Amino acid sequence: MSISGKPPYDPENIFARILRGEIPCKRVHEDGHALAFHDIAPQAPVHVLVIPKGEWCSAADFHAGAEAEEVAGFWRAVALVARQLGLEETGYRVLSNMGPDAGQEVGHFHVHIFGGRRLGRMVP
Ligand code: IU
Repeated sequence: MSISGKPPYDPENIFARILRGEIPCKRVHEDGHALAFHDIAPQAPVHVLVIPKGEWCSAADFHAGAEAEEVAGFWRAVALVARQLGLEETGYRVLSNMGPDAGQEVGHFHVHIFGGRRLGRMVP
């Protein structure tokens, strides 16, 4: 669902197809609210994407439109995945690109989890 603007959610986007099992992924975790899988082009030793099961285009749409239980379930899954990947002690970064200026490539809300090395400072 797109609340924040156009275009509307495209059910044929690549992550929707992964969720439907039409395209394989290297799955890390799945529960009722979220699916986590390794990024196809990792930018760090650990680079995992976490996506909600609902049809949300972006972080803005998700946080404005999803039920509280869905939002909580999603963020619990993010923390669980980071723990499962052994990142809790060393630390990690969670990032979400939203819209064209941030370079969002896939129109299904997702967060990146980066870790496994000392990450550089964030610069625009
Ligand atoms: P972005 O935040 O929308 O820019 O991130 C999209 C990510 O999805 C990017 O890191 C890609 O490498 C990744 N990805 C993927 O893991 N599998 C795919 O089939 C496609 C993109 I297309």
